[in-house]
Amino acid sequence: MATTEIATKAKPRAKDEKPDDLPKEMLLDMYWQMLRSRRLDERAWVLHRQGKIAFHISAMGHEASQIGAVFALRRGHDYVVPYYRDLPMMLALGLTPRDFCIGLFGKRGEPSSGARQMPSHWGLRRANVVTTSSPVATQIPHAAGIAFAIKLRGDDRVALTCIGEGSTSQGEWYEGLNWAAVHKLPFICLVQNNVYAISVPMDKQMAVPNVADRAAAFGMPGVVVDGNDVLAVYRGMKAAVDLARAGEGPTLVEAKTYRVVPHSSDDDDRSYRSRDEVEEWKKRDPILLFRTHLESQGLLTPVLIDDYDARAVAEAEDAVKFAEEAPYPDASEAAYPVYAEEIRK
Ligand SMILES: Cc1ncc(C[n+]2csc(CCOP(=O)(O)OP(=O)(O)O)c2C)c(N)n1
Ligand SMILES: [Mg+2]
Repeated sequence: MATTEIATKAKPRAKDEKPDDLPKEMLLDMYWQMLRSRRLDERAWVLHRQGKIAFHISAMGHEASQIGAVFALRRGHDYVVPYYRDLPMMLALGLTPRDFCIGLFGKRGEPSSGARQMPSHWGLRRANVVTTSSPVATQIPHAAGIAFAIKLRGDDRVALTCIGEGSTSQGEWYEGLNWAAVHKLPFICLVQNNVYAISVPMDKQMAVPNVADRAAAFGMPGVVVDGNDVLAVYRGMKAAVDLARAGEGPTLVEAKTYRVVPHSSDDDDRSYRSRDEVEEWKKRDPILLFRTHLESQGLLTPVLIDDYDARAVAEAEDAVKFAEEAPYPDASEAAYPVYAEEIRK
């Protein structure tokens, strides 16, 4: 089976479907969070091509998977252990565009690591986001450990962790999910299945059509959702969060999506996938789909759409300007922070 066929199996949202009786403000906020990430993401690519920053890893195409997921959480209360592609999720959790751009430029005050790591190695203490490192899947046992601590303390929190489908080939993924299932932890693993792990397609990564099919082997529910449909992701995630908070244990949620740009600023995707395939997926752009849906519900008008767009562009421009003008860390801070010290503002 072709890899694209696998990923498109998720059911598209019917045009006349009602938006789950969710409050209008929440639906519009979902749209805003997806849009502001996209505009910032586009700006980061331009900065890279201008030679102003060294690296960018993009979330374009993943906006619905992440915003649907994060809106199902109690933000600032639950724990999140993200992966590098989680820009929309991080913005919705409270990372500011300025924080993000400070990271792109490696400037002073970057909240994840004081600019000690590459960009997009998220950490945000004020939002209960635990910092991650570069080896893929190492975040999974961390999240399972956090969920174990939540259970021992008797908190009503949940721990969400994110990962790409390719990284589920790592041993840590199996270890973390197994631990979470054995101890019935308030743990959710959101797999953002975008069909590729850099150049390696999903069918070279696993012999099953869905990552979620493996959930049964751990002893937890596995759910497949359309990762380009923000409301479908929200529904799937909300059910998982409700289960976890009720003490019913972990869930594996797989959001089927696609990254419409190369893996990172340093990848040429023309060597492993056709332009036709990319163009086909762009027709199911998650922001476009949600915009059309909100318009059909009378919640978005052309004037509002332009207004949101202008705000998103202005916010990104402000962040870039702020980061360009910000100072680099002082040389005297080079060995800081190492152990048990707060990151300096
Ligand atoms: C242990 C380890 N092996 C290899 C890499 C290099 N690497 C970084 S991202 C990546 C692909 C991951 O693909 P996937 O999990 O599908 O996530 P996606 O980037 O597609 O969102 C690889 C191989 C790494 N960071 N860590
Ligand atoms: Mg992938």
